[in-house]
Amino acid sequence: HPEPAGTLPGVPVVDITATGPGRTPVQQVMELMRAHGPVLVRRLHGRDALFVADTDLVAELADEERFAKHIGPALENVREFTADGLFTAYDDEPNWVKAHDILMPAFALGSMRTYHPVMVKVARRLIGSWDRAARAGQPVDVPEDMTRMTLNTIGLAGFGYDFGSFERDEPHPFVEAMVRCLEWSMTRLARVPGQDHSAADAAFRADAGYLAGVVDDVIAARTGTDQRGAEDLLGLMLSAPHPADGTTLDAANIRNQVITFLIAGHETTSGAMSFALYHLAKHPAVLRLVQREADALWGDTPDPEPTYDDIGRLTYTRQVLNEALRLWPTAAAFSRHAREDTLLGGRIPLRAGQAVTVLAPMLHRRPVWGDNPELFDPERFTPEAEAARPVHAFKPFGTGERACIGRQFALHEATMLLALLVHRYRPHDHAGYRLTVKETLTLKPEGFTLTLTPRTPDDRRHAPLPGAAPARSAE
Ligand code: FDE
Repeated sequence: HPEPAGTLPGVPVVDITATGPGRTPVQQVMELMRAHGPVLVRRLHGRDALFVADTDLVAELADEERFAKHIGPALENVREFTADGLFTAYDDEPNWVKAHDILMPAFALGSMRTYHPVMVKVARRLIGSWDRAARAGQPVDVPEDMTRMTLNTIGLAGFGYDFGSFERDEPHPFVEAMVRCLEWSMTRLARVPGQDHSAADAAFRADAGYLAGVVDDVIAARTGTDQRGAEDLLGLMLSAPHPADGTTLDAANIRNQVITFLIAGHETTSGAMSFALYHLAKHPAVLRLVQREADALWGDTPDPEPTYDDIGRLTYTRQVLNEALRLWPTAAAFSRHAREDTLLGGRIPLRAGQAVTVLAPMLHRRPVWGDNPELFDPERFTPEAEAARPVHAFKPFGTGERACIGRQFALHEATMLLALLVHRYRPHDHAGYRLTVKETLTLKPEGFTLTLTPRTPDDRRHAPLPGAAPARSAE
């Protein structure tokens, strides 16, 4: 819904046509907001997009009576290969409700018990690979290995498919094709009208076809076997009838869901773990607190056997993840549209269907977060601090009925892995890493590597207790 200039009173219009959005469009809007405030229109080749990070306006946009999820240009592009999968389904598309109702039980907190053993198994594979690197004195590439781990986990836990990510040097070809598809979705947003993109589009179609082919093989391996009703996502999709009308999901929709889960379930989660490790490497006092929490649970056991219930006890580790997701929410933006003509904040007129994009990284730096929002401080997520904040101040998982269905899954996986890693290793910021955030629709710390020293029983016993205000280490 392009808007002619001047229709939004008091909202600055910033024309970026001269430079384009570049390769880091999220960080570009962050900069624009730093200069122009938390509500602005970004204009590109005459197309306008309204971005919002103001706490009160986001609370309003969360009102399901007045607003609904909007599939903006970025998700329209992703739709080219995930169609009516949960993430990219239009709000009124019948398959959304149907798949949502069928799959919700698989993502309830209690269901994590089912996935827990697989998550432990894949965490062990990562640890095996990091042990080898530690022995060889080699650095590990954090975002790359986190991506191996999360793809392996969602593949096995969701669909019983083993990507064998730690047995290969290069990423799985499925991942490479998927990353290229996401890149195509992002760069397509920046196209200058009139240029020829047929080669890029043909490459995209080949990649999308390859993704669909792999997924069809995974599905074919399952259909007709007694594994059909297995207790994973694919089993549910193949066998569970919709509570209301008794029908199951159709084959095309199942394929779209599998691709959706493989995308949604791995890049975002791996980015979150990578940022968390980045902050831990930069904040030794916080690292010691996470280690102390893990040590209290697992003591000197060299190879702890984390139980499902252990993960719920890792409350400080969870705070660290939340704080990492505050500064760099890996799914950085989500869009809403007005259900009817309305006034946002009593002053910005929106027509029915008109889109507003919430920019979470800036929402997460608003004044409700205190006077030093750039500072990494997990104390922001103590239960007391959380209770004192407006609920819509923190939105790393989107909002309302279209909020992230995989939230518990991601948090269970990430909390366990972080705790296991800090229990086992002392990470070293050997390269004096300077944060560069890479954008491929999701965010990750590009080129972030660590070296690792295995911790000894002595390290665990004598881990110095941090001082009174540990998280306030300067950076
Ligand atoms: C979803 C989501 C969201 C929303 C978007 C919009 O609104 O547009 C967000 C923001 C998110 N998500 C985020 C995130 C982060 C992380 C770490 C994650 N995420 C993870 C995950 C995992 C998995 C498996 C997932 N995830 C999934 C998902 C899905 C399916 C979806 C769609 C839902 C509906 O229904 O719509 C999401 N997710 Fe997430």
